[in-house]
Amino acid sequence: MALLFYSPDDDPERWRKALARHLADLDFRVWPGGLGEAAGIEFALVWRPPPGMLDGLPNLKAVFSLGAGVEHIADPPPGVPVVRLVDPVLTRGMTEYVSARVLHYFREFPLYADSQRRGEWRKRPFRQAAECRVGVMGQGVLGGDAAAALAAMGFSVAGWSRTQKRLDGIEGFHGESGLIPFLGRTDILVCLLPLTPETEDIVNARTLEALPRGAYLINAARGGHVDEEALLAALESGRLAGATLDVFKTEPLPADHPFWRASSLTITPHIASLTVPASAAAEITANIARIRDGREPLHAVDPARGY
Ligand code: NDP
Ligand code: OXD
Repeated sequence: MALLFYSPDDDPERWRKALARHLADLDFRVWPGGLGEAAGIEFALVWRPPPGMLDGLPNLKAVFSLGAGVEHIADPPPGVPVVRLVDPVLTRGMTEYVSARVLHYFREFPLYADSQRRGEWRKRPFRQAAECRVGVMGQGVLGGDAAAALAAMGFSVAGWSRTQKRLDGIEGFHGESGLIPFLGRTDILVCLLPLTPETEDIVNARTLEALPRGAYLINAARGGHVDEEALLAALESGRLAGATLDVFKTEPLPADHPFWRASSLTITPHIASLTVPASAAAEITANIARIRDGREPLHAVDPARGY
């Protein structure tokens, strides 16, 4: 069974070994040098494939994303399912990242760091988690898990999704009409949406204005979700007290980007969560087995929705 692999960010050998543990007949081909006979290729496993890479593969049965996001697969061959990665290790990593940043803001570490810089011993009033309203945009695999973990810690959690959800302990908002009321009750906004035409620049001047003054933003989804100028203006004006960004419109973030100089901004280099071959290979190969059995893959992208 031939699988075509491409990722500018990963070591193909690690993936070959991880996949081979589950696929005895694996014929692992690395694009472009190892393409070989195109007709033999049944599956592709990719991260940011270059334009046209997936063309001319007549027997391709599915394109697997090396991540949960799929917007990086810009031109999938028509009729071939694109499958996003759903993996417990990836989910746990994201929930850890989001929880760490929510706790950081809720327990006012940025304000204690300011006090420390001034050599000031100042206790701030103690607050309970229930007094802090966290809002998670995206209630899918990652957003749903993060929201549940935060609710279990006692935060007052709401979720915003495209369709209506009734999740235990989470106040549900959905659709365009639910967005502004959701933002209005949110002290810490977490973005875990997929990047689609509907969600591009969703964190913009209008939506930032709908947050309570002094709110925080955590964007661990995609840089394309944030209008960068609007974010800088909101930090400058104090509308936002701080923000954590793991993802950027251009990655790596260019050295001269103003984000590097914004003092209330925390930047991480797209590490909120990571795909670990040993774990992800089990999920991907189980899905390959389904397809080879003539069944539909799990977690296939709906081309009309774009996620
Ligand atoms: P899912 O597809 O499981 O969930 C997507 C959620 O977003 C769903 O709840 C969906 O609503 C909601 N949504 C989509 N479009 C809209 C819209 N127009 N309005 C309101 N809600 C919308 O995705 P995952 O949770 O698996 O992943 C989310 C994203 O996280 C990925 O696409 C990727 O970009 C990012 N990511 C970032 C990583 C990092 O390291 N920084 C690592 C992994 C992922 P509904 O439930 O109604 O369909
Ligand atoms: C993903 C990512 O989409 O790592 O999984 O960003």
